[in-house]
Order: sequence, then structure tokens, then C-alpha cells
Amino acid sequence: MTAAVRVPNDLEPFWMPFTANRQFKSRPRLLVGAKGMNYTSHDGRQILDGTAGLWCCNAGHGHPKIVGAIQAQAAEMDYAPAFQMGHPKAFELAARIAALFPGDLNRVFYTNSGSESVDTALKIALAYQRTIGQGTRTRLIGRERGYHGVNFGGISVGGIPSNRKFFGTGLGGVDHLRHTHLPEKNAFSRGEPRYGAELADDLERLVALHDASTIAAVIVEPVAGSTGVLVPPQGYLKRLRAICDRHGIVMIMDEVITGFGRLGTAFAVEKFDVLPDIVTLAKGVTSGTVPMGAVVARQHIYDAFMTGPDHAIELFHGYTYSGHPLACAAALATLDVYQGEGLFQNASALSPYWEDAAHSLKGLPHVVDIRNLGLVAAIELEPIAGQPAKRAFEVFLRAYDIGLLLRTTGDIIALSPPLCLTKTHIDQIFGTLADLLKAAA
Ligand code: PXG
Repeated sequence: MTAAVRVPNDLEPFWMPFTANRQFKSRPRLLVGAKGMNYTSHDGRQILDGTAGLWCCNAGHGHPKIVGAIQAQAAEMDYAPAFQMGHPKAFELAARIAALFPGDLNRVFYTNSGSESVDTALKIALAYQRTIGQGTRTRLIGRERGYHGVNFGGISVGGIPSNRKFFGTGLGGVDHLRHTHLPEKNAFSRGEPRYGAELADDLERLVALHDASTIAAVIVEPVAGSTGVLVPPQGYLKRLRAICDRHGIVMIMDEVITGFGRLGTAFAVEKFDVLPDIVTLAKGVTSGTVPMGAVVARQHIYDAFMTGPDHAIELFHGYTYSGHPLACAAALATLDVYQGEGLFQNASALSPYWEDAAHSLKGLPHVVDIRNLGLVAAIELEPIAGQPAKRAFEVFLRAYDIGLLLRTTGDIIALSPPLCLTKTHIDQIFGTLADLLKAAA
């Protein structure tokens, strides 16, 4: 294989998502293969995957069991109508997903992405309130710096300015909690930071302002990922749960990133011992192999809809590809791999080593904060004056050149490797990063 035959001639027609298109097209970074912990670049180099693709390939790449399951399913049945029809694997998978959750989080609604999961969860929460006679509860509460995908519901409750400001006013009747980032008190915290649980009381402020009778739901990421890894202060999520209980507010936890072992437990609900009413999933459910998302609801949410005549549709929502056979086959095989190979346990066992390795970067040039939990870490750099995001982006480019894939958001470097990594990979990731930071301008 020569590099030349793999590079398309014309890079222009593809308008790339969340990408500096002109920069990319002037200096393309094309991936052409993936196996285990590594990508292969178009020029034939091995690139260590420090980010599990985009936080999704938790089982590593090209796992033969997952590949085989997708191939077999494509040959057996390509597609089955998702409405008023079913296929066995969709039911089997729902039971397998439900079994991973504590309590009565046991009803699974399929989507195709995290963004769709979020909008589905918001719609279910609104419809639920109406169904139980609380139809005045139409307000949705998100949080500053939150990322809930890119659809209109998600950007409305989301709190990342660039993802919102270009796209009009979004949904009406949305408000936001303050974010939980307190660098002056919590910088260089290991794991959950000590200060800030009281920021959950911001929900009481919004209840006082709007009245609980107008609020349907609150949505938060347990660990905010895209914004640059904000780990919740100790006790914050439990406090938020208590306030939701007090005021009849549906609590949605967006586990698109934290789900499927990222924090060393199956889900963040287990890690933080908090039972939300609804959970959103995607990414790791198929280890990124086939697009899929899901919303998991507690029994009382589902039951509220199961009234009316038997022949009536209970929820007017769904996607052509909800529970797609290829996605279900991929997800079932992925769960087998997670369980059979103990990948969540591996994530948990390696977390202390990961934490030490991440924090060993403290003191290197421009490093102003380091945050971590499970197999997630962020290294925040001081921006170059007048050129925000440039320093981290240059580290990203140099890392790619020497064989390491990172993610950056603003001047924050985020790491979230496949869960099948070893200590050697951790040494390689942070060793490379240390060298780059020492050399960074
Ligand atoms: N919720 C959360 C918490 C997410 O992190 C979504 C919803 C949307 O998922 P989809 O499948 O529609 O993209 C996400 C996605 C990054 C990065 O580098 C993060 C995401 C996607 C791409 C890149 O931080 N998160």
C-alpha cells in the first residue's frame, strides 16, 4: 500500500464537522486503519489513540468479536422497521443495558446519537410532566458549560457559547445553572474536587425565580466532558438530586461520555451513587462501531405513559433507525467484550496510575490546571495572549505528527483512551505530552 492511493484527490467537497476546514485541507490528517489502541495514518504511521476516537471506542479498535457480529448481522437481516415492528436483538439489548443500571432505570428507548438521546430525553420529560397532570411544567434547565449535542434541544440547554450564538434563540423557557468550575479553589484536584457542592443550590434560585410549577426537568453531565473535563465537586450531584426530589423536577443525567466504563464503573450513576430519572447514552454502547444512542428511563416514567387504549401509540417519538439491527448486534457484542474482558474493571484498576501520570505534568510550562476521574484527564494550558485555543491546538498538531491522538477544546487538552490500555500506554501518552509541553512555546 502506498500513501498516494489512499489520499482522495479533492478534499474540498466535504464540509467537515467541528473542524478548521481550511487548516485541515492544507495539511490533512487522514486515518486509514485502526486496531486495538492504535490508528494507522495515511502515511503509514501508528498513532496511539489517547481519546478513544471521540470518547467512544471504549473497547479499542477492530475487536474481532464486534466486527464479526456486525458482519453476521448485515448478512442475516439488514433492517427491520422500527415502528409497530421489532426484532429480537433490540429486546435482548434493552434488557442487557437495563441490567447494567441500579434501581429501576429499566426502560430503554433507542436513538442514533448522543444529540438525539438528549432531545429524546427532554421530550420524554416534558411529555411525562403533562401525562401526570403537571402540564404547566414546560421549562428546561441546563447548566453553563454543558454540552448536550448539537440539536436544537441540546444547544438550548447546553452552555457552550460558540455552539449556541450562531443559531438563533433556541427553545424558549430554558434557564441555566452556574457551572461548577472553581479553579481558584480546586485547581489540580485529584478526582472529585473538594469545593462547590453548594453550587447545586443554584437550582433553588431558579425555582424561586420561575416557580417549581413551571419546571419540567434539569439536565447535567455528571462529568462535563466537551467543555474541558469538569469533575463535579464532592456531594454536588446528590445535592442536585435532593432539590429535584423536593420540587418534582425530572433529573436527567447525560452519560454520553461517562457511560460504559469511562469512570471505572458501568455508569456515573453508580460512581456517584445518584439515581436520576432519565439517563442519556450513546458512543460507548457500540464502542463507536455503529451509530447508536439510547435513553434509559425509570419505571415510573414509563408507567406514566402506559395508559389509554391498548392500540394507541403512547409516545409520538422515534427514529427510522431506532434499534437498528446492525447497531444492536454491535452493542450486544460490545457488552460481551466489556464484560468478558473486564474492561470497566481495568479502567478502575488503572485510574490511580492514570491520575498520578496526569498530575506528573504539574509544573511544566503553561500548565494551569489538571483534572481527572476514571480514565479521563484534562490538562489546561494558559492561553497565548490574544490567541485563545492556539497553544493547545499546536500541541495537538505536534502530538499527531509524533504519533499520539489528543483532543483539545479551547486551551484544554482532553484525554480519554480506550479502556483496554495498559500502564505502558499511559506512560507513552503522558511521556509524549510532557516532552511536547516542555518544548511548547
Ligand atoms: N451529550 C454529551 C455529554 C456529549 O459529550 C453529546 C451529547 C452528543 O453526542 P453526538 O453523538 O450527537 O455527537 C455528546 C458528544 C469532544 C467531543 O471532543 C465530545 C462529543 C462529541 C464529539 C467530540 O469533547 N460529545
